[in-house]
Amino acid sequence: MTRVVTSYINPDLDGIACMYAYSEFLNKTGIKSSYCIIGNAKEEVNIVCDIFNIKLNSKKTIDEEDEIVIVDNHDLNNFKNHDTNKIVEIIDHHTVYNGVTFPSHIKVQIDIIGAAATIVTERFIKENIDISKEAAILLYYGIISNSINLKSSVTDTRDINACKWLESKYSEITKSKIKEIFIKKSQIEDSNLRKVMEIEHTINLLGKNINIGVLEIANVEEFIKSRTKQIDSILNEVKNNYNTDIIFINCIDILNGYNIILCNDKNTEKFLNEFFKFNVQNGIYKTDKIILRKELIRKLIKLDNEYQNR
Ligand SMILES: [Mn+2]
Repeated sequence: MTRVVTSYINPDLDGIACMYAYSEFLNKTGIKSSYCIIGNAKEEVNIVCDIFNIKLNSKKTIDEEDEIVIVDNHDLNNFKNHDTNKIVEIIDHHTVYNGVTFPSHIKVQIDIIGAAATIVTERFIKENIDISKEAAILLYYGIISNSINLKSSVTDTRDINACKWLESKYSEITKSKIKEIFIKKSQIEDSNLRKVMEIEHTINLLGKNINIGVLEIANVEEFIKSRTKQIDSILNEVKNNYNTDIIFINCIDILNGYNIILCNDKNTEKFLNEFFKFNVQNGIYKTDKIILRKELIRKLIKLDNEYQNR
């Protein structure tokens, strides 16, 4: 029997880092493990693997007899095709929706911090397990990516300490590579833009169907100016494809540390100004600090709870 570490479909660098490293951790503690990438890893994963010459070796599918560990995700709905009894552990950092519970046999650690990779790093530190160069690199840049270079307000002292520990392990891990990775991941083809935005997922909160896209870009204002038309038509396409009431894009300037909130309809503009106290005018609003999509969702979950308990 193998314990397979996996995450959500099309995982980002944090998800991949957790899979790779936690699987290594389990093997080194005597539990036979592998990892399974469902869908395709985000482009940023390829960028980091290319720079550091890391080869991923994902299992093709999760077999019926495999035990499952879910990292950087806790949504059991994603694993409906699997026997819940086979899910043995969850390691995550996303807010749990009101009323969501987990079967008691699952070992759950969900801490609201900058990256799930921090939690995995802490397992190595706590158990004093040797970490490979590849796992250390993936965890480090996973934390850096998810916390926007430790600038986002979800960044915890634990994220900072995990980064320091990883930096101390291998001289290849340097801050100077961060800018290179951020600039490379900002080079997005028009044909890929909608996919990169991850805007297809509708959440229902406050009685509304809400789609929130995301763009993490170096020099985001320039980027938006050069793609105004494309972004506008993506918003309209998604509105047509889904029964969406509210739709906007949370654009983060990953080098300069602020957001641009973008929408193209008055309903959404009113919603954003009412619930987030933004000042969106003509579909655009610039924040003075970084706000992550998961923070926006957390705020909506909180407002939704208050709304339901009225
Ligand atoms: Mn994450």
